[in-house]
Amino acid sequence: IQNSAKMGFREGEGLGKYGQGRKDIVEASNQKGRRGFGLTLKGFDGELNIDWQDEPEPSAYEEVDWCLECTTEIPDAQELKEWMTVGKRKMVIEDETEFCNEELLLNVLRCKVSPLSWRGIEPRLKLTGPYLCVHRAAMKMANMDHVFDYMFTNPKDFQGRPLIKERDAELLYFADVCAGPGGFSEYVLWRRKWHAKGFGMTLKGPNDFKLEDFYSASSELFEPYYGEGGIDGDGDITRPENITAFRNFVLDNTDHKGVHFLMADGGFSVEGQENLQEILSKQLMLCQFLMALSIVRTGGHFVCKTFDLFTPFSVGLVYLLYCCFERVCIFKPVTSRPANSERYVVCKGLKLGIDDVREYLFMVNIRLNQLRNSDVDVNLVVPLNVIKDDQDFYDYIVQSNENHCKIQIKALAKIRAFVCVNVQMNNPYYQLFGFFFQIPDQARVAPSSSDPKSKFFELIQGTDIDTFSYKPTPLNSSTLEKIRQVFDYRCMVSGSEQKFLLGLGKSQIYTWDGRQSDRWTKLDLKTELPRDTLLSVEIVHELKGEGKAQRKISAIHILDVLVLNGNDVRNQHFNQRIQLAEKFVKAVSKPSRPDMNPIRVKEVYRLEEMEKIFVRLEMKVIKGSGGIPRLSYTGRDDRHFVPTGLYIVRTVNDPWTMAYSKNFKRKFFFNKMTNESTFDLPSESIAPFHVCHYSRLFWEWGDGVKVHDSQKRQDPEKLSKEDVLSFIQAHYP
Ligand SMILES: C[S@@+](CC[C@H](N)C(=O)[O-])C[C@H]1O[C@@H](n2cnc3c(N)ncnc32)[C@H](O)[C@@H]1O
Ligand SMILES: *[C@@H]1O[C@H](CO)[C@@H](O)[C@H](O)[C@H]1NC(C)=O
Ligand SMILES: *[C@@H]1O[C@H](CO)[C@@H](O)[C@H](O)[C@H]1NC(C)=O
Ligand SMILES: CC(=O)N[C@H]1CO[C@H](CO)[C@@H](O)[C@@H]1O
Repeated sequence: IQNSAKMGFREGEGLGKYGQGRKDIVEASNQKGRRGFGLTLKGFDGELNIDWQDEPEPSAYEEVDWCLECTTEIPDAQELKEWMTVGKRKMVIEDETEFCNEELLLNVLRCKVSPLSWRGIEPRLKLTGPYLCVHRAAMKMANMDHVFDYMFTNPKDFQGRPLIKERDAELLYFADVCAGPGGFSEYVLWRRKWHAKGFGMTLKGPNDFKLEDFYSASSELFEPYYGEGGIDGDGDITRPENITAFRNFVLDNTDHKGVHFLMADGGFSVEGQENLQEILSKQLMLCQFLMALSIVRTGGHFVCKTFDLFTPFSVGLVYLLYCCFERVCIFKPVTSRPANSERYVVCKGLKLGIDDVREYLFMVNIRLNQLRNSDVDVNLVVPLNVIKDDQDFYDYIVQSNENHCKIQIKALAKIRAFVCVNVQMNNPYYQLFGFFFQIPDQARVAPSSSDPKSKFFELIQGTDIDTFSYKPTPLNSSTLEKIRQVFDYRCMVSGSEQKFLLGLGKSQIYTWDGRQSDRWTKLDLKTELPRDTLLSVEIVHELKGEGKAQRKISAIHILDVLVLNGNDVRNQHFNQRIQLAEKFVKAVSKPSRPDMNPIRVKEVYRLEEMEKIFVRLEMKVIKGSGGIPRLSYTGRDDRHFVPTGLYIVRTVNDPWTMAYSKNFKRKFFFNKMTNESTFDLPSESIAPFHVCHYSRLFWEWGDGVKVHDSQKRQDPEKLSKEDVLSFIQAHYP
């Protein structure tokens, strides 16, 4: 009782929103004694007597039983051409005994539909655990991720080492289809924090993604795309155009590699037709499998919900996965109610050379669309003899089906006996994912939004507030001497004033120019940042094209980063901070949203490579400049902006400096105090954010500063391109 009280329900009132859950269940379980040990169902051809008492412990379900590896080659186009069978539409399931013992099959079907309709019981069942309503789906993904040794959220290489470490520049890319409201993705992002980027497609409408309900994770790292038309699409995975559009979108944003894994959890209500669920969902299943072959990278993984697997159509689809992935497994997590037909196909390691199978399924789907509402249907995607000739696969499917049936029959019987065992309460995952799942219905409230000022002070603990008001040292003929240790510096082209940006989540973004008198003000741009983010930036007017067709947009350019979604990076090396910034920007960018202001990281150059910057300078006619060409810097993509000068950042902390060994032909670190020298980066030589910030120099490219050959005027008091380049040349060892 004490525990229950803590979880948010009061004695006698029951669980859940309407307070009725627990009461019913307690009453229900009291009937156990009266009903005895078995259940006899009447009203069928015969009597069905089920002993539901000896159901195994939940933990017993958690053994992973992979199907043996497929040893035959992946079928090619030539072979697949012959595989599809079209025939009379079949809407019966009772005779599908190819992959299941007949008696078990019939018993499951009988239990599912019976005069004592269990529809009245189902809604009450949903209230048996406090987190079930919103988090039920997320729990299943958490459960499977754990059982499969985190192969999804922490994929490993073949030697068992993590494939992507948080320090790495690479993000964990994933996709989630047929996925509204998005619990699976919320779980993944909760585990990976901002080191992941998700793409999602689901049907628009009442079951769409509910990103505003992602309280345990930052939804800014998740980008919904609804197929053709992007954000305006309908998200229907059975539409070929949508499949192609989503595929292109994902490939374009993952360097054409695809995602590390895909989750698919498609389903729709089949109330009143429970026994036909497998048939009614056949196209959905095919399209989800097709999506896996379309967007998962080689070596990547896939998890997909399926229902009964009695028909040769469904089994054929699983067979194709078995051919295309290194390993395949059919698994039902404890968090999935034993009474339903749901189970998951978990596939590990997509093989190379699956293109023909993908094209085949794409073609079958077009056929399914053509045959909709007709009395003809695609009945097979793999000939029955091909499936049955693979003894390992065939045995695996039969075994899996029969085990599932046995458990399901018992569970259904138990429900009928009005005994509801609360599997969820003693569920090991409840403990394992405590934090995530302890935020159930009532307790699960939006994180309190703090005001920018107190959030800022919370985030910058340990950094002197004065640091933020430092202005850069102007670069002139005397301060030029400071940069004689050429290797210690990096530089970036400026396009506006430096500011700080504080993200409190979603579009709650504030800016501050660092002056103590000023306050944080709301950023007037359309963009989103995950909460607990502090950046040093410029808001730059970027231009695209020339002349009349020129378009201007405001972009956020990151100069440096302090805290990224709660991840304090102030004391990391400047290069590392920039690398993390690049990754962060990839994770939060929304390529499908041209209406949003972009976020980019400044291009960082080594001081000794400064000529590379001058190559990117041009004189261009800019809208509103009265036809007079102005200096313009073109960045990585074809966007350009009017440069205002150059930041020079010292990345090596005193008393260390970098020098060049002629003997070894490589750079080394040198301590000016102790004369110590080393090739390995000494941790004391790392310049944290505040050092980089206060020691930075700024070479202003104002009037009279000649940095481009076609500029005429050169103020002798000011440094020109030639002055700076020859200084660097002279001090380059
Ligand atoms: C069980 S829910 C998914 C739950 C989700 N995994 C989560 O964690 O929140 C099934 C989803 O499949 C979607 N769906 C059903 N048919 C679809 C279709 N043809 N195309 C895209 N999504 C579909 C439904 O709209 C629903 O959002
Ligand atoms: C260069 O800038 C420094 C720092 O602002 C200033 O003290 C110095 O007078 C300047 N020197 C020249 C030659 O302009
Ligand atoms: C470092 O080397 C310089 C020049 O070789 C020498 O004058 C100085 O005393 C040395 N300092 C230490 C701490 O060894
Ligand atoms: C609205 C949208 O762009 N989504 C598309 C999904 O695919 C179908 C094609 O069958 C289009 O009609 C939809 O427009």
